[in-house]
This record gives sequence, structure tokens and C-alpha cells, in this order.
Amino acid sequence: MRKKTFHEAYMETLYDIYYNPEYLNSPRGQKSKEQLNYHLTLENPIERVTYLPSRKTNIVFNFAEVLWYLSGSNNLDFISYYNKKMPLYSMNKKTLTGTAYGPKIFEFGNAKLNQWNRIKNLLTREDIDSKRAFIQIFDASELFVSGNIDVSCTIGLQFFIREDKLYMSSVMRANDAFRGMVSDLFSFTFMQELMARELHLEVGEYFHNVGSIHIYESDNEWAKTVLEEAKNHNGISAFEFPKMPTGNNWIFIETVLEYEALLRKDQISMSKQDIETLDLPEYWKQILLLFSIYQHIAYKRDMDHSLFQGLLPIYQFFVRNKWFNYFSTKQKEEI
Ligand code: 5HM
Repeated sequence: MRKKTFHEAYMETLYDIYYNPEYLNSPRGQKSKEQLNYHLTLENPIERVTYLPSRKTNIVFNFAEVLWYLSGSNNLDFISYYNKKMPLYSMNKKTLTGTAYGPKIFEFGNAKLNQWNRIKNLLTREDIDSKRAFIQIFDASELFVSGNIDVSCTIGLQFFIREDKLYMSSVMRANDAFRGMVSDLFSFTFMQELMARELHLEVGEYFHNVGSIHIYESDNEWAKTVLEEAKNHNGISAFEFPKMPTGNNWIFIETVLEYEALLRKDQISMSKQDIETLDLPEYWKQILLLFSIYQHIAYKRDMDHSLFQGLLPIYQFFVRNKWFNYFSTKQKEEI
């Protein structure tokens, strides 16, 4: 499959698996519709979201998850603050093993190999045409842990520089087409863009390769609702997903992560003005606005609507669509 945007790819993939599954089975006891050997080429990996209202994209979780990866953390508290289901995948209720891609990418194995820096050096200093720039995530030892409930679904991520563009290919052993695909493509293409901006390259295509792609029976009703809505949706969005600033963004990521932790632990609160005065590009300030809005939701506080007013229209759309109750009609009129 070749599509311009994630939205188009997601809808066609869901439709195909839902209505034309190759197999009906129950891996680890969970009934699913499945296809094997799925491939997708995304022509514009910056358009990494679906805008369909009934799918209720959680843009806050999407940014939080990729920043959790980039922080190198395996900490359950961090990510479960954004998704209450995460503890289900943790054996010790403190850390995640397979799902935490951060330690795999930045501190792989006993030698704590920083694969990200290694492949960056490989591509920039050694061999611009390299076909070795592969970051390994799944590792064989995961299948030897008895009763392991969290085995990495991603085998690895490969980067290619071809004709001044940075291409990326991911290989997954398994991908949940309804849920996992939304967050995985967001995170992987975000990492592709991060590397491309740092190397001053254009973002090339993104390739998604999956052994087993499936929809769980428990998601059938919701998936059907989404597919019904998609019939009357032309798929053309009024929004354009923001582009990350060119250059090295790591210093900004570190700042965002510092504030993210303080907000998550409820150790500070930030007004729109507090965020505006930070020495950060607008792209990263927007993410802090999202985290600050979410702090009000997570701690069940009255919303500070000026935070919402500071958001780009695309993020206002996602936040209002997901947490409608916090943004009443009255507020909508004022905005
Ligand atoms: O039985 P198995 O280990 O494959 O179950 C993991 C489930 O989580 C699969 O449905 C897989 O497709 C989904 N998953 C995903 O889609 C898991 C992870 C975590 O590595 C992920 N995407 N990133």
C-alpha cells in the first residue's frame, strides 16, 4: 500500500483487515482478525495522525509516548500517567520491558549501547549510503523470560540517506491495526523527522513492515463506528501537521522533558504566559501547552482555558474532540 498521509493509510488498512481478514484466530486467547506480511509506504511521514472524530486521537499521549522513548526511560509511572492501561503490560508494576523502546534505542543490552548516536555517526561520518544504520529493538532474550507479558513488537528501525532525504523503515513482528498502529507510526515518523532535522535532510518516505497485523474482537464495535464515519469523510483535513524546527532539537527535548516531569508530578503549574516566555521554539512550546492542559485533566482541576487558546487550531481540534467535557459550548463560542 502506498499513501500520502497516515489518515488515508489507516482507514484503508482498517477497512481491509476488518472486512477481508486472512485469518480469524486467538493468539494468547484474544480473538482477532488478522493479515500477514503487511507493507505500507507513507509518502509524507509528517502527516502522522488521523483526524476522524470518532477515532479520538489522543495527541497528548502520542507526544508523551515518543518523548518517553527519547528520554530513554522504562518507567511505568511516566507513561501510565498518560494511558491508564499501561500497567497491564508491566510484570513488576514499576517498569516496562518490551514496550519501553527508549532503553533499547539508547542503552541496548548489558553494554548499554547508544544505537541512536552510533547510526547517526555511521551515516554522517563513515558512509552516507550505508545500509547498516539499523537500530535493534526486539531481542532474542525476551522470548526466554517465562510468562513474559511484554515482548517488543518492533524488531527495529532502519534509516537510509538517499539523494539528500532521510528514509526510514520499521520492521514489526506484530501490530495492532486499530490501536498500536496509531501510536507506533506517530512515534516512528517523529523519530525519523527528529533525525532528518538534525542532519539537515529532507524527510523522505516512511516504510512500515509488519509480520502480523490485526484487529482485536474487543475493538470491533469501535472500529466499525470509525469505518462508518470514514465513509462520509473525504479524508482531506483542514489542518497541516506542524513541522519540527530544522537543526538539533535535543536541547529542546531535554527542556520539555524537565517540565513534563514537574507537570506530571504536579510540582508546578504553568500558565500560557509561563510557557510563552520559555526559550523554546513554538513547536516545543505547543507540546508543553498540551501537557499543561492534560495536567488539569489528570488531576481533575478546572481547566485554564487560556492554555487552550494558546494552542494551534490543529491541537485545539484534537483536545476538544478527545476531552469535550472540558471545553463547553460557551468556551467554544469564545474561542
Ligand atoms: O501476543 P503479543 O506479544 O504479540 O501481543 C502484543 C500486542 O500488542 C499485539 O497485538 C501487538 O500488535 C501490540 N503492540 C503494538 O501494536 C505492542 C506494542 C509494544 O511493543 C506496540 N505496538 N508498540
